[in-house]
Amino acid sequence: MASIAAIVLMQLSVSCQKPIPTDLSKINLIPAPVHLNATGSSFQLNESTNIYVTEGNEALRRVAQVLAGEVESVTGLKLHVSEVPELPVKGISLTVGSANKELGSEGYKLSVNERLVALTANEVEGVFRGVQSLVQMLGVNGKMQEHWLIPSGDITDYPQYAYRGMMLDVARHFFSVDDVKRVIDLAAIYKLNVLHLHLTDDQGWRIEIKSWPKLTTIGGSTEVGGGEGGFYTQEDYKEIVRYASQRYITIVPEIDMPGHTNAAVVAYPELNGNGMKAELYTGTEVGFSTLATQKEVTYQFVDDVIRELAAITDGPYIHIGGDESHVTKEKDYVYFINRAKDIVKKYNKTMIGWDEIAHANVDDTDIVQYWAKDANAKLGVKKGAKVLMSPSKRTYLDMKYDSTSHIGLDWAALIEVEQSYNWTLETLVDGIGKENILGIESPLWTETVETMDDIEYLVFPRLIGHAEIGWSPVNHLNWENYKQRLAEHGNFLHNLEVNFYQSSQVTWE
Ligand code: TNX
Repeated sequence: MASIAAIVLMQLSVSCQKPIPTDLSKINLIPAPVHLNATGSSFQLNESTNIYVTEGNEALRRVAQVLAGEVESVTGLKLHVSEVPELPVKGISLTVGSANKELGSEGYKLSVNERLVALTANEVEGVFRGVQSLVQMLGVNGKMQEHWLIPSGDITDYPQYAYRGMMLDVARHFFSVDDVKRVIDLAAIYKLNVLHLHLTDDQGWRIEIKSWPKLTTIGGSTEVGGGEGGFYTQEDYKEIVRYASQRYITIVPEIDMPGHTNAAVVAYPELNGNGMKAELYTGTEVGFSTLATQKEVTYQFVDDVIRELAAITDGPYIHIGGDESHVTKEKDYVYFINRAKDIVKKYNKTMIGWDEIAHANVDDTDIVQYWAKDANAKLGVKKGAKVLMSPSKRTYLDMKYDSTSHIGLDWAALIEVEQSYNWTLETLVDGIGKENILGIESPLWTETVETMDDIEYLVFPRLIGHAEIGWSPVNHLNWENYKQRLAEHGNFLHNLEVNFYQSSQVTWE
């Protein structure tokens, strides 16, 4: 055992070093924090820095361990986590219960001086968000890395929007549990709090439903291009939910209905409503399939699927799709969505659907996800629903950056990094203001996306800008300033081995 004297000596020698001046206001955090006050000095990390948490808070201790892990991967330094009855005045301290209303459940306050890094929040979730700022401080600023400095000063930070998400389409191409975990890890760094999984579509059904087993054995057996597809067992899905919740990310599962259901109706032809014989489909057309909206067996099916899914989903939302049901008659579509809504409610979840659902009986307990039509989003707002913003011209991560992009589609727009960043949520659609908006979500449809490298190429760096749009106050959103901060994230992303698109709009460090 190292002698106490030796430890005291080590700590003394550390605290005797002259603090190195830094400027917190030059730190390149993304999302930009709400308030920041620099005091020109610094805290220097070394291998004897301890992370302290108050005794008996298991969740907080886990967050401290996440911080230690991230610090080690960024700096190589192994920090020790200690539970203590009272907080020290030296080292890094993580606490909850600051009772500062302004911070809400995700906000945090970070106060740094030469001896102490104090991170505090109302909830552990807020501490987790603040930890991401600390990790960025160490990982992003090349100039500070030599000495592992955390610049001194204060940050008070909290999100503008409650829902900041990404969507991954695992139906067109299937992705493994490990791939999904990597997406979760990367999203968490930028303070996202939702991952929406598009679990079903014409080309594949990806979630085990025990009462309808052929959905996956037959419906999960292929994908776009004819690959072998795959699916998550309920145990796999629970593991994704658990992993995400430890990173304070909510999983939103989507069962797309009544259109986009070819894989389901191949498995169970009695559910088919388009009057033709369905076969496994590996192309990329949309809008040709529908459930039989006038048959009672369809609602038994929907009830079973939502019941099983709700039971393994800890978050409040179930997404029922509702997009592009081009072969469902309007009155059948409305009837179907109304019944699906009742079923989602029966299992105590909040319904989300693509903007077309605004034509059904939505109200202030439902969420309309805007992707295509202003009129649909406005109709939803008129009926009292909140809007989740996924405008395809700005947030669709499957769109090409420019005409030379080797993967991606271009039907909505070509979306360079500036195009993806330079707009605001509350000014996009006339008549839809901040009070109507739940948040932002960036969908990655995967018709052209086959590997983790492909995912990373289309997602980064555009998702990083969307994360800022959802978190930071509007007066902090500025392309010229953002692109300089983003440039500093290039090395950080390299170190995380992210295959990001090196846009020529950014002068990467
Ligand atoms: C439209 S966006 C779709 C998806 C496609 C996507 C491709 C939406 C609700 N529906 O089915 O994958 O375009 O960009």
